[in-house]
Amino acid sequence: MHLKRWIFVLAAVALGLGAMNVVWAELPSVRFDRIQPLGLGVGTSLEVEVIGRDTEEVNALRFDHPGLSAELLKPGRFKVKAESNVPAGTYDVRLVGKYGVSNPRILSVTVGLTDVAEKEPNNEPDQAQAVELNSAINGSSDGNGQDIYKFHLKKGQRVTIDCQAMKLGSQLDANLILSSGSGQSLASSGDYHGRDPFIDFAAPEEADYFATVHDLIYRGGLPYRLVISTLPEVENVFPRAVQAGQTVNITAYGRNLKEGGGTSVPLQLEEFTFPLTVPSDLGKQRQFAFIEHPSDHSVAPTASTFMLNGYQLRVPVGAGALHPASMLVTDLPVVLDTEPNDERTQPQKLTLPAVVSGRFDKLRDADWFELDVPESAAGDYVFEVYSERIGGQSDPYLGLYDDKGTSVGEMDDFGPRANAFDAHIRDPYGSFSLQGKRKYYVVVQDRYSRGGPRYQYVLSIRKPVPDFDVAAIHSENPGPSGVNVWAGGAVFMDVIIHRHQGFSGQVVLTAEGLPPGVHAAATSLFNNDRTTFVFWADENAPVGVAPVKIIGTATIDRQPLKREVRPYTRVWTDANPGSSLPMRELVVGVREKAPYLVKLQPDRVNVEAGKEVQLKVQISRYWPEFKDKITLIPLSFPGPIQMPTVEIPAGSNEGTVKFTVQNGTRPGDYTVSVLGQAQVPFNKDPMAKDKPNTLVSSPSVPVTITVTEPPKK
Ligand SMILES: [Ca+2]
Ligand SMILES: [Ca+2]
Ligand SMILES: [Ca+2]
Ligand SMILES: [Ca+2]
Repeated sequence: MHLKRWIFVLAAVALGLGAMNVVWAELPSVRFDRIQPLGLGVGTSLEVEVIGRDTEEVNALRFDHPGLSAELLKPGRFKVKAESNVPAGTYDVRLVGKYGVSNPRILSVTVGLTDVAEKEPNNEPDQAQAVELNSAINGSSDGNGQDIYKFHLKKGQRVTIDCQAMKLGSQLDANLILSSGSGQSLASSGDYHGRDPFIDFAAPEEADYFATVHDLIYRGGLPYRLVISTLPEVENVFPRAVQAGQTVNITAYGRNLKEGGGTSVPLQLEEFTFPLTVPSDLGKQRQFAFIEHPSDHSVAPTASTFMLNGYQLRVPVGAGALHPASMLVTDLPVVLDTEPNDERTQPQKLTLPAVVSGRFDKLRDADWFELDVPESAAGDYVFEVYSERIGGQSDPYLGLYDDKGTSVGEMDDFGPRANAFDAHIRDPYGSFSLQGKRKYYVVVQDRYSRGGPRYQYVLSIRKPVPDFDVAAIHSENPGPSGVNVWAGGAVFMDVIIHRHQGFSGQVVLTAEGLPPGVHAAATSLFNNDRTTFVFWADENAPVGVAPVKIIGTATIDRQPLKREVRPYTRVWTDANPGSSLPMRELVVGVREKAPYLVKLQPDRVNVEAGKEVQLKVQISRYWPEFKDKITLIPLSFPGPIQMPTVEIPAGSNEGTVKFTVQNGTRPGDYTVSVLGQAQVPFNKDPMAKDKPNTLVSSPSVPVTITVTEPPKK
């Protein structure tokens, strides 16, 4: 056991992942696995079923919009209502019960669509379920079967068929087929919006048409929401980068964008141009405000927008076109990709710094740019291409050449990945020092030479701006979880920082909006890009649920730079890595009492690099039957700070831990926590005689170590 633990600790240190490899069987924590149906129309209500683990006394649902509410009908069933003021979009829903607040699941709220419940049997064309146009069908996949829907189109009428599954958190890998009454296949789709299929179709003649849905490998019981519509629908917009505070003309490309609907055979994207005023406060805030949880970028849910500053735009056609577009917001003027620029000898000239909204219009499109660097503009530049982050389909690469045509740099994929949190993206990123009075050439191209309306990108070339993006995700492994602190106890989240080039300083995390009796320490990251953020609660903290913000603050040019931590959740239990999605809010629950809490004294210490320090351990044991030993291991330790495992013997509430700070450690504040692990007798039924031992991991209240330089000899 000891050996194993040591191997774990050493491996974790070696990987620099700290706590991120902890796997444990824990006390119950409510987990939300499925909501069904996956959506409803605005101004309506609908009965939903919720399924999860540790769902005792789940009597309430929590939404991230005040216009959404739920009434308990019976255990596992609620009546959900969407007030007419709820904007169309996807929303986070959470279970609230005896074992805290759960991870979110996604609920879609739509405008202009009629909700239809799937009716079985519908496996054969002659059993096809007849639906009107502009329906949202709430269905569920059949094991070894399929679901067929029938709808009527006039000659030339254009329809979009959008099977939403992964987008709404379902594990269905849907396949969609459109066929005629004679059974002839007219169109099919597998992965279009991420993993979800999509068909754009115009009827060659007035007739009934048939849409068939099944899982790729015929798994049953997986929910989907099939939208069959003639409403305006947007494929993309151009430009995709906009300057904060400016009004620009945006052209949307899509279907049924014209009054009275499209009648486009053969199928071409229609255009709709409109003025857009970009809010000025979006320029430098480093957030991505979404209307629908981003899913276009990948066949798995990932944290692709973690390093994107921007928002989603609902194109103003009709009541708002389906499918919002992800926009990058910048503080610089935006230049448009201007063809022809396919050769190095025919480049588009840019003035530095530059933000270019680009597109690979055609197969094998290459976009060449010329940088004429005056002496005054020489220096380090960050080159960055955005495609995955804005939901673009391309896998761009960036090549940099000098004035003799010699390759001097190539940029490629980047971004952090930590268990389910996956922000490693195919967008290129890197830096290069440009000399003055010289010309350079940049080429941006899709790695597979693909082109077309979906292959958009944004190129940014600018001097390094000290900045950072920061995200937090619940720490429980391997499944999705809420963030719950037991009264008297503690819980932690994993924090991931991406430092922009030009910034290596300290970031201090603090919490806002904590529920009564809940605390968090100012948590300093210095040389590390991962840490944990600990919440702990007083013994008498009232049970409840509250939205909490974690703010990261750095000091840059003597000014505070604040960045709100972007909250993330794991989506699926069995997918790792690549199963993380942003949430609109971080919610912290307080529930009934913890078995124990670990505190270290004092909670701030100064240590000279190369020296060690001892801290007192104080254990509070709250459950009378919990007497066993507690093992303490390092939780969020940066490499140069070390601590041997400590055991607090059974029945004891005191001990000491020793932190060693290596020679040469960069002076600054490092906040660390130790992880207590103990076998605690527990049974969900408090009257039960048999209480099996359960491993309970609990972070300590954090300690900030100020590392100082040794005195000069
Ligand atoms: Ca079905
Ligand atoms: Ca069926
Ligand atoms: Ca181009
Ligand atoms: Ca080109």
